Amino acid sequence: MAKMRPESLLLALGAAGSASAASLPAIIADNFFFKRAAADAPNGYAPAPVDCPSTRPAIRSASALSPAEQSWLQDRRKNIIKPLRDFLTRADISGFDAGAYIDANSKNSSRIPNIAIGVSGGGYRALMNGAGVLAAFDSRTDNSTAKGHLGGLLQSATYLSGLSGGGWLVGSLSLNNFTSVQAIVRSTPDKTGPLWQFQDSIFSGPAKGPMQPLSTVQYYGNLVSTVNSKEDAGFNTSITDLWSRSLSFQLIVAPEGGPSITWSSLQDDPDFTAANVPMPILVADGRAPGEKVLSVNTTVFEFNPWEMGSWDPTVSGFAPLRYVGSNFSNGALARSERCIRGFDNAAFVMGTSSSLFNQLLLNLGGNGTGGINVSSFLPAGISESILGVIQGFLGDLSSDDNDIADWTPNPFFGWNNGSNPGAQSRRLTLVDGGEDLQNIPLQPLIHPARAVDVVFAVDSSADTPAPGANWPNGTAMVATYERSLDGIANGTTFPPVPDENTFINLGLNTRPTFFGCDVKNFSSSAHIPPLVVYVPNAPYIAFSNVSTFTFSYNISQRNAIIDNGYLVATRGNSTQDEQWPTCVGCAIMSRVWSRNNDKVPDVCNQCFKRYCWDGTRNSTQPTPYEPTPLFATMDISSQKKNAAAAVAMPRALAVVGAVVAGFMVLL
Ligand SMILES: *[C@@H]1O[C@H](CO)[C@@H](O)[C@H](O)[C@H]1NC(C)=O
Ligand SMILES: *[C@@H]1O[C@H](CO)[C@@H](O)[C@H](O)[C@H]1NC(C)=O
Ligand SMILES: *[C@@H]1O[C@H](CO)[C@@H](O)[C@H](O)[C@H]1NC(C)=O
Ligand SMILES: *[C@@H]1O[C@H](CO)[C@@H](O)[C@H](O)[C@H]1NC(C)=O
Ligand SMILES: *[C@@H]1O[C@H](CO)[C@@H](O)[C@H](O)[C@H]1NC(C)=O
Ligand SMILES: *[C@@H]1O[C@H](CO)[C@@H](O)[C@H](O)[C@H]1NC(C)=O
Ligand SMILES: *[C@@H]1O[C@H](CO)[C@@H](O)[C@H](O)[C@H]1NC(C)=O
Ligand SMILES: *[C@@H]1O[C@H](CO)[C@@H](O)[C@H](O)[C@H]1NC(C)=O
Ligand SMILES: *[C@@H]1O[C@H](CO)[C@@H](O)[C@H](O)[C@H]1NC(C)=O
Ligand SMILES: *[C@@H]1O[C@H](CO)[C@@H](O)[C@H](O)[C@H]1NC(C)=O
Ligand SMILES: *[C@@H]1O[C@H](CO)[C@@H](O)[C@H](O)[C@H]1NC(C)=O
Ligand SMILES: CC(=O)N[C@H]1CO[C@H](CO)[C@@H](O)[C@@H]1O
Repeated sequence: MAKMRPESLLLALGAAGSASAASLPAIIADNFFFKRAAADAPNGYAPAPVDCPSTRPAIRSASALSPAEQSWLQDRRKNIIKPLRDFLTRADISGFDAGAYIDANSKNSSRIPNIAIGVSGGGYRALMNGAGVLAAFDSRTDNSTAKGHLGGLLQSATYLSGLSGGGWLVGSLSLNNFTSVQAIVRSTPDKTGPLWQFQDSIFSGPAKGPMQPLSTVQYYGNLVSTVNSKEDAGFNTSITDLWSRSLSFQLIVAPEGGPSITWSSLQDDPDFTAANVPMPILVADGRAPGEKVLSVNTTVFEFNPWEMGSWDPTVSGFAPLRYVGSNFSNGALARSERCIRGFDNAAFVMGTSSSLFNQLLLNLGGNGTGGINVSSFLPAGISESILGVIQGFLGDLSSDDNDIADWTPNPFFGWNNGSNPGAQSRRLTLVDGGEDLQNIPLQPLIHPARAVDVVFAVDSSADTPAPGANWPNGTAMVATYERSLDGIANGTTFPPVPDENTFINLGLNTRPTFFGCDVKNFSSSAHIPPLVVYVPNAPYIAFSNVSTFTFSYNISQRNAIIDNGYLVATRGNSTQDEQWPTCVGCAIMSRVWSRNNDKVPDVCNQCFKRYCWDGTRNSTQPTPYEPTPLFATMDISSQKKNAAAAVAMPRALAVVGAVVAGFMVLL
């Protein structure tokens, strides 16, 4: 990109650029509480040539799971047996002897349910609500395996996908040694912990500490100099690179946010290779400059520990993530081409999935989207110079394309020429995974090749209009269902869901709802999709509908929303239905029972009566949705204020496809 060189501005900022990692107290950095993913990029944030492996990297067809995933699954499917047996035993499904069943069938994969969890986008709100849900599902959380709780579901899951703010959660846990939400929360009782220090605005950078010696000025200098090093190495950058670098300081425990840590290093993480943890997958959408995206015509890309690519019939291929950045043509890397590594910076993958947020950086000069004056976070006098630096990154992108993440050189150049709209472009640009309104990362979980039986779909979208703004209303589910009826679905099916008005009128967005319970509703020739357990954000002890535009939280606000998420998942520790854990067990077993024509226990039929959407619709315009917390609220009064502030935002901007609309809808 022909962009202004910001050196002079850096000088103006008084920043020397990068602080040397060697200047950090190495002992603290190396022995820190969390081990993190490997810093295996050859040259920091800048991709660099390496010797090619003996088998040259190549693009593969999306006709099946990768050999690496197939082999990992062999172990994962074994490793879930014990936690699943324990979980189902605790679920106490009368008429179903879970222990005896699992013991008798543990070697027969088609009789063992395949579980996935997907965490929606929605900025820090989605991270925090999603974190509460994952804490509830995690047997490592204190008391989570007591009666009325759901601990062990995470340990029983095979896939864990995230998108945008949900991708920050999935990435942050996975990249930090698959640590638990509770461990992160407990590591930050004061302001000294390394992760999720949301009281420090992303705009001013993290507080100084042992892991973080940079002042705000040096922080911006560091962001800019690392991104410049990528540009200098001959790669196209955009404001998403800058955004990604700033995210990394919040989400990855490493000096300077770990500029050398790659997403693909997860494939070598000991816990991941031993299949002790679910497979993390992030989602982004393909979008060429100037293009609009709709759920029915957007290519959905996924990033797993080994590969990036798409199952959609458009691209229908996967590239080895570790070597993305190499100049692939027609599915291969010519002998004359070097192998490149380090392009798949872990924060760049998270930043790509959440690229809509990078626009916030553009607002440093003034009031900004949503009426935030970001300058007020910054030391006086700094913001104008920083704005200049940021504008330097915009180069020749039009303002509608500021949300683009540049994945040039396009690994899929010359690949699938007949169906791939980008096959003749050396450039590949990706955007926030929720821009096509599919704000829950479901595509990787519903592909027939993955054979998932049940998906827990955690929805923290900001759908509802004022006065009860920022609650989900099923928009994401509708988008995924509509896509499943279109040609791009390519055999991928999804349970029918009703319109958004029905979601509200029937209360399907205030408590968990099961979709696709009865397999007889699917055509016998079609793939049977997973049963979807929709888990919407709703208030128990906190107004967790915080505005997307709130970019700092004190620790007690953060923890209240996480605790609220725990109650969202457990239905208030089962106070709303003492059989809730049983019903979750029934949802998990449902596909296995129908596949094998097993008798469904009576208690499960009762659960399905309560939780399955039965096809009823009420599409009349609902009265404004303004739920009140079921339990006494914790004092997070500034959150109420923020929720109210969101009211003032013009909902009329929510036009599908427009970038601003993306903000209104997703974030
Ligand atoms: C991408 O980078 C290359 C090499 O630096 C440059 O020639 C090209 O103009 C850039 N493309 C865009 C769209 O910025
Ligand atoms: C990473 O997590 C595993 C599993 O919880 C634990 O055994 C190991 O000690 C952790 N490693 C570090 C360096 O924290
Ligand atoms: C696994 O279970 C399926 C369904 O009950 C059955 O058809 C198949 O024969 C079983 N396979 C083995 C190896 O037992
Ligand atoms: C729900 O359970 C969690 C974990 O045991 C506990 O910390 C929390 O206080 C409980 N909340 C309510 C409202 O019962
Ligand atoms: C866990 O349960 C024990 C016994 O009921 C209780 O004393 C303790 O406070 C609980 N811990 C949490 C974090 O809720
Ligand atoms: C999707 O459809 C919209 C509206 O018809 C169109 O503007 C856009 O270019 C299409 N995108 C793709 C990737 O085909
Ligand atoms: C990429 O490779 C193709 C042929 O394999 C070559 O024609 C092209 O010039 C290369 N592009 C760059 C930027 O090196
Ligand atoms: C910024 O917001 C304030 C308060 O909403 C408003 O009065 C002012 O006109 C806005 N300024 C600009 C430049 O938009
Ligand atoms: C934003 O805040 C800064 C610093 O507090 C102030 O100087 C500036 O005037 C504000 N901008 C607007 C548009 O209100
Ligand atoms: C549902 O959410 C969409 C945005 O995702 C919004 O446009 C629509 O007005 C909402 N409808 C209701 C009834 O909340
Ligand atoms: C349908 O929803 C509307 C709006 O919430 C409500 O007034 C009406 O009673 C509902 N109709 C039925 C049959 O439940
Ligand atoms: C079931 C189905 O339609 N599969 C198609 C998906 O797309 C690929 C690539 O275009 C085709 O080869 C499959 O036949």
